Amino acid sequence: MKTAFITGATAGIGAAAARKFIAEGWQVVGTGRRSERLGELKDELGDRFLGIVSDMRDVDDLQRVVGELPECFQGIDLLLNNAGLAPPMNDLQDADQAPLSNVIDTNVQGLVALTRALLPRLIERKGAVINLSSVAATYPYRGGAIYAGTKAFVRQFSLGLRCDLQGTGVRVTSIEPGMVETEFTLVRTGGNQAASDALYANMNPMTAEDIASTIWWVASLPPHLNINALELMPVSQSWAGFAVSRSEG
Ligand code: 8X3
Repeated sequence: MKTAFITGATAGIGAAAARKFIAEGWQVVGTGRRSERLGELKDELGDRFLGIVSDMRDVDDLQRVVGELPECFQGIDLLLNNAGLAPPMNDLQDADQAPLSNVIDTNVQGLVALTRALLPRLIERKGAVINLSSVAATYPYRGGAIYAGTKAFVRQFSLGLRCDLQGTGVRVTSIEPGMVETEFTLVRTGGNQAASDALYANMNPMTAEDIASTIWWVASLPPHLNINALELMPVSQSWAGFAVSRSEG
C-alpha cells in the first residue's frame, strides 16, 4: 500500500488531501499542531490514517517524528508539504518581527527540514514531493512581501530539488494556487471571520477539494512524467494593474 505524508493535515487543503488519498486506497501520515483535529480525522478515516502532533517550526521534532514512524508507515511514497501560513497584511515598515519569523520558520525552515529528513525514504520508493506554493510566488501584492517571499522560495526550492534528485526517479512539483476558501484568511487576519467572509464573497473561490483533486492528479500521473509547477486560480480571480504613487513630489 502506498503512503502519503501530509503536513498541515488538520484543516483545509491538507485535510482534503488526506481524505482524497485515503479514498484512493493509500494510507496517510498526517501532521498538525491540533491534536483534537487529528483525532477527529482518525475517527473519520480509520486505521489507514496516522495523526502525529508536530510543529513545523521545531526542526528537531520533525527529525524525531520521521525517526519514530511506526513500522507500517515507514515507507513514504509521497510528501505533501502543505503546512504554511501568511502573516497579517501589514506593510513591512509597520510589521512586528515575531509573526514574520513564525511564517518563515513554518513555510521555509520546517519545509526544508522535513523534506531533507524524508528524502532517503522517498528515494528508496522513487516517490514524489509536492510542495504547496502560491500565485503569490510570482505576482506580488501589497502587504504580502514575506508570504510571497516564502512561496517564491518554495517554488524555486522545488525546481532546484528536481536537479538534486536527478537520476533518483523522485518527482517534485510546485502547486501554486490563488484564492482557496479555507482557514487561510482567518489565520492571516488573526481570526477575523467577517474579513475572511468578505474576501471570498460573491466570487466563487476554489475549494480545498479542488486543490486536493489536483494534487491527486499530479500524484497519479505515470512515473516518467513530472509536472514542474502548476498555477491555478478561480475564474473570478486575475491580476491587478501596477500601483503608482503620485504623492512623492
Ligand atoms: C494565497 C493566494 O491569491 O489568496 O496563497 O493571495 S491568494
